[in-house]
Amino acid sequence: MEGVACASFTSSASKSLSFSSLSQSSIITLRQNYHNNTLKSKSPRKLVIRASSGSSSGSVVTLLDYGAGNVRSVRNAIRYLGYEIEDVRTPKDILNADRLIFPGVGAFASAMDVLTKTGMAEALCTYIENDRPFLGICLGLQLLFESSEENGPVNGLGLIPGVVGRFNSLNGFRVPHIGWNALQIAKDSEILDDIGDRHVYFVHSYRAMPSNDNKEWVSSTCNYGDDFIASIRRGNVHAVQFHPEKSGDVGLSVLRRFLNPKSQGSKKPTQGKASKLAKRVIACLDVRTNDKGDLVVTKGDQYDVREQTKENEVRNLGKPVELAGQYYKDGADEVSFLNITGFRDFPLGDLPMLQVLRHTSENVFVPLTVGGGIRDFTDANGRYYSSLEVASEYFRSGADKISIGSDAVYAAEEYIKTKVKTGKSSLEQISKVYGNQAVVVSIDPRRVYVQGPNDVQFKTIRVPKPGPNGEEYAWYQCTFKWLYVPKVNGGREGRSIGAYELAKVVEELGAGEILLNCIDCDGQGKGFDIDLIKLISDAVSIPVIASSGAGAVEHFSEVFMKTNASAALAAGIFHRKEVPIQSVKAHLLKEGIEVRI
Ligand code: 1PR
Repeated sequence: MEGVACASFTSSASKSLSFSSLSQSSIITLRQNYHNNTLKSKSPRKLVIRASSGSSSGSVVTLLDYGAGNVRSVRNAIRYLGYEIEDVRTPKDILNADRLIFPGVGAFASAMDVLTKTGMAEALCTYIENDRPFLGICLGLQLLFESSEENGPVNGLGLIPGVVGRFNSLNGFRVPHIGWNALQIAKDSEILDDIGDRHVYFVHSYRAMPSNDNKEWVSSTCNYGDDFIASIRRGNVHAVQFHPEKSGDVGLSVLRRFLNPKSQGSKKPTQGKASKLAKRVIACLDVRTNDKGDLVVTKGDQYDVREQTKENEVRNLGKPVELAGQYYKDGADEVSFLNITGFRDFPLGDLPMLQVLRHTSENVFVPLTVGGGIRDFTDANGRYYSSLEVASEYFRSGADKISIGSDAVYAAEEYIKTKVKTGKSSLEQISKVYGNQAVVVSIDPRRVYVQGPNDVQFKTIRVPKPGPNGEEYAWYQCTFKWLYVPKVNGGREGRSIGAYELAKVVEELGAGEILLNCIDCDGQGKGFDIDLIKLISDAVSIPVIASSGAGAVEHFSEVFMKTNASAALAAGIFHRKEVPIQSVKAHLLKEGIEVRI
């Protein structure tokens, strides 16, 4: 994970690196001149490459978690593979580690700041220079480079030549780069040996580029607009830009090979045909407390989740942890939980939801999103909790992304009115700390027909089929969940803002992705609202998840062929077992649409 906003150094790094030898068991001297960086007294450094990476086969792995964010998924994956975790508390723990995993989280500058102040930076450099077994993940790869442009330039550890820069969204590629992409293996890396032609999961806005100066390090690249470094390897030192802990079986095999270099993986993953960023298929679980007080998976028809019977009970389609586990096994690329309980109470009081996340993340190794009730809150005792605290608890419990619905409508309305970014909205606060790739905005629009484009101040589309009164145009009105509205239309109130306007504003305020629902299509099984999805996915440069209305495999190919959606989400057809996830993927492959298998 990377963050987006933090203090920066104003200097740029200037270093010259000379490697006396590049073979194993050789000694490499790095000569570095650091400017305005507390590491500046360290050069020259010696980097020892040892012959064997199999020095430790114990069941303990040391984890460098400097407390900047959620590394629960990495912990879960390590435990799932049967290893115990020892946390780094002092720099000495790094030097004494047999095997060190560094899942960098947060923003580059704040990570460097913490590492430098605690003496961990120096210890990390020494550990790596001595060719001790090391695996950096995401920011844990980027920090090895000379510097980053992320709110910078900011100096890094300076072990690998190169500058970490931002993806360029101008060439039509959506930033953040979120999803399952293919690797081009540049050299033998051992830990990547089980990947074959299969996808791995990336989520980042910054990347390091391969060059002549760092080519000795690069073990694989990935293409997203241009070729960037997907992994590095020298001797026992490995780092990956993707998230092995979120890359399903393939990712677990990467971790397994690092933890036990002699392991061959229990079973060889099936060969795939990965060549580029895959379209994602997401399983969504709307969860809520039923009248008996149990948290159940439910599903509405146009947001009405109660059975049309005398009892009028909340529709119960299963248990959240079980279903999420099943969808993971079935090949879902992500799992989303939307807690639709009417949060009259404090969401963190909803312990079952937190438990669901904790248990799910122990066995599900693809990204998990959670939404519902993320906003500032004052509890019955008058204690104020910021939306950031609410989100942090979700992240700590195993979420990789949080999804904001109603509060994003409120923030967008305020911003349109005042033109001032206060930095106080949930959207701004959470994306500042966790990075915009961790913040999804869920939009819940409904179609409103009008006679002409000038009838409303919102963006309209010409509709292919006229409305009930012969209207030729429509706009998509956002809806909002007030806490105390009567239970009509799922308790939602139409707002004076369109989905188009909202999407553009939330992108500006820091959203990293849009989950685009449609009240008219929800639960109808007649297909996605192509007009709406086209409108929004053409309007923003962040990824858009198409949601609501899937009823058949053809609906998925239609949405990917006719719009720029990056992912398609469905609920009812999966819960009712009408269409398995594997059938959706088989169909998409048949239609020439790349998906992860
Ligand atoms: O407003 O921040 O508390 O977030 C509440 C979240 O819960 C929002 O993301 C909102 O979309 C969702 N939500 C609120 N009420 C309902 C409801 O159903 N009464 N569910 C609800 C939204 C829509 C999709 C659904 C797709 C696919 N559900 O998530 O899963 O439409 O369904 P389908 O494939 O069966 O057609 P906040």
